[in-house]
Formats: sequence, C-alpha cells, structure tokens
Amino acid sequence: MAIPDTHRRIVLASRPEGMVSPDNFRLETAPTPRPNPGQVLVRQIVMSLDPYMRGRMNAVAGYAPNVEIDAVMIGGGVGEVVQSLHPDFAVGDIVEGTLGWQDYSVPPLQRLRKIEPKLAPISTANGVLGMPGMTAYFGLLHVGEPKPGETVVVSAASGAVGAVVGQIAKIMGCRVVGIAGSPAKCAYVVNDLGFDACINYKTDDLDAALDRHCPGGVNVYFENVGGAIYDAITRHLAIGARVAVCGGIAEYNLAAPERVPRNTRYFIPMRARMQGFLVYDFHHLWPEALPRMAQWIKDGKLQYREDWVDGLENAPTAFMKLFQGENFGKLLVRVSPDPN
Ligand code: NAP
Ligand code: FER
Repeated sequence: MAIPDTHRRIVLASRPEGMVSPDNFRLETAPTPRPNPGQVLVRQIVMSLDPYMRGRMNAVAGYAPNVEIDAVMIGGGVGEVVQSLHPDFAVGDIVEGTLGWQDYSVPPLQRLRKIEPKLAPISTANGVLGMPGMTAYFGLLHVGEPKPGETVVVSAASGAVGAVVGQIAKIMGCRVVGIAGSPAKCAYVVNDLGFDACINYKTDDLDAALDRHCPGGVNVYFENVGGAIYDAITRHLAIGARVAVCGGIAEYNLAAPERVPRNTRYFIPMRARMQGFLVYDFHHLWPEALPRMAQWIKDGKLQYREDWVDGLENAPTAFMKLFQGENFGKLLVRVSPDPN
C-alpha cells in the first residue's frame, strides 16, 4: 500500500474540566510523519482506548508527562511497519507500541514490540496479551498475592483488566466475586467467565451483597473504581487482607480530587495492606507472563471480550464509553484494515 502524503490525527484541543467531552479533541489532516535513520513508520490497524488517557489530558502530570494542547493524543496501538530504517524491523512486521491517536506514526522504539500474528488475533496485543492483561496478571499475583481458597473481589469486573483478574483468580483456586454495572455484565462474568458471583453496584445493596457473597470477608480486593465501592469493601475486609490499587475510574473525571479520609480505620483490626502499582513496574517480567496467558487462552481457561468501534474519527465519542460504563469488554478502534 502506498504511503499517503497526508494522514489523519486527533489532537488534544482543550483540557477537560470535570467530565471529558468529544469537544476536548480535534480531528486534523497533517503531513504523514517520516522516519529518520534508526526509526520505523507504522500504519495503525487497531487503536486502544484506555482509562489512563483521561489522566494524561490534565494540566498536572502524573507518573508520565501530560499531553500538550494541540499535540496528538497519547495511546497504544497495533500496526504494520510500512517503512523501516531500523535493522530489527522489516516492512510487513506487526508491532504494538505508542502509536498515538493517528493513522501513521514514528513510534518510540523502547516501547515497540513485534507481534506474532499466528499466535492470536493482533488486537489481543492491546488487551489480554498487552497492557491491560499484564496489569491484571501482575497486580493480582504480585500485589494481591491470592492463596487457594481465598475470596477475591474485583471491580469493573467485565472490563479489560477486571475480567482477566477474575479468571486468573479462578485458575489460582480462589472464590471470585465481581462488581459490575449492569445485569448483562454480571451474567457474563458468572456464566461465561466462571466467577462465583457478581454484584450489580447500581441496583444491589453493596453491604448486604458483600455479607452474602463474602461471608468470611474479602481476602484480596483488586481496586479499579474507588469511591463508594471502595468504601463498602473496606467494611468487609478479612484479617490479613490485601487491597491492590490498580485504578480509581470513578474519580478520574472529578474537577477536584476528593480529600476525605477513606475508611483507613478498618485496616487496623484487619491488619490489612493497601498497595498501588503500575503495570510498567513489571515490564521486565512481561516475557514470562505472556506465554503463560497465551497458553491459558489456548486451553480455554482465559476468555476475552472486545468492544469494537469503527474509524479513528469516532475515537473521541468512543472514549466516553469508558467513563459511562458503556463499553463491554476491551475498547478498541478499527483504524485501518488488518492484513492478517
Ligand atoms: P474497563 O474496565 O474495560 O472499562 C472501564 C469500566 O469502568 C466501565 O466499563 C465501567 O464498568 C467502569 N466504570 C466507569 N465509571 C465508573 C464509575 N463511576 N463507577 C464504577 N465503575 C465505573 O477499563 P480497563 O482498561 O479494564 O481499566 C480498569 C481499571 O484499571 C481503570 O481504573 C484503569 O485506570 C486501571 N488500570 C490501571 C493500570 C495500572 O498500571 N495501574 C493499568 C491499566 C488499567 P461498569 O459498567 O461495570 O461500571
Ligand atoms: C491507569 C490509571 C492511572 C494507569 C496509570 C495511572 C497505566 C497513573 C496515574 C498517575 O500517575 O497519576 O489506568 O495505567
């Protein structure tokens, strides 16, 4: 396929105040970037939409730099190398990396990895066999440290991370309770993914449901949400509980952070531990986790669900779904045809 002179890209037009809106983004046509010696040019095929991107839209940087106004939105994606000036990459290679919200990119090489399209659909490099899957794997096993027979609770249970957390916890011999925002999502995690129970936080009484489903208390809580769900879990911790703080999506669109004490007193009698983590802390261990996860998929022990949106131009409206609970599975954008 010939490389066009211009391509489409989505830039950050303004910083959200509170809830992000499609108006915070702008679709542009710009000259197609070109690689220098030692670089490659990638045509994006599948773009990933992830909650962390909301944080990168803020003026205050977190663990990584924020996106500047008028700069291309940050993001991961899977694409095809269409021009290579680097000895390790050939035209036609499928790669995953920081491709941004755009058709073509010259991505940073530190985060660029080759994907074997025969092993699994290439979209999985954005999901179960990529950043979200690795988050679930290391957050659960290295931070949550579940033991067989223990009760593991995970919020955003049907999502890219949560669905994998629950299934790995089942593989580890745990009792698994999900928390999700609709009857369909709850039915999916119980009937399709094998969770023992699921609580619909929008309709169920959280305390009553946790009493019922976690009679011995919660040994491991994999925290994705924050707010009232976190509060309820802290009232049901078991002695020696571990809270693995992965995310707090209920709080990402608050105009100002909440500054209230969050039930720390409950940690005292339970001698509970709470620990945050970033998936990138475990980057050096991904090569050991990825084949294990791929084998679980092959063995039918690990299922994944994708929620597809067509067209780069629809990324801003699709992004909103993450914060409205409208995505059901890993949220992905089909940017261009998959040659595989
Ligand atoms: P996801 O679960 O596929 O999608 C987000 C889901 O969050 C929504 O579908 C919705 O599900 C739930 N949600 C949204 N707003 C909510 C609210 N106000 N209250 C309760 N639930 C809400 O997303 P994901 O990619 O797997 O990410 C899950 C979490 O992991 C996020 O917090 C993310 O920031 C975190 N994360 C952390 C790391 C790390 O390195 N620490 C890496 C990746 C992801 P319901 O319909 O069930 O409410
Ligand atoms: C995420 C949510 C938050 C994530 C990273 C963060 C990699 C980090 C936030 C910060 O540094 O403030 O989903 O994924």
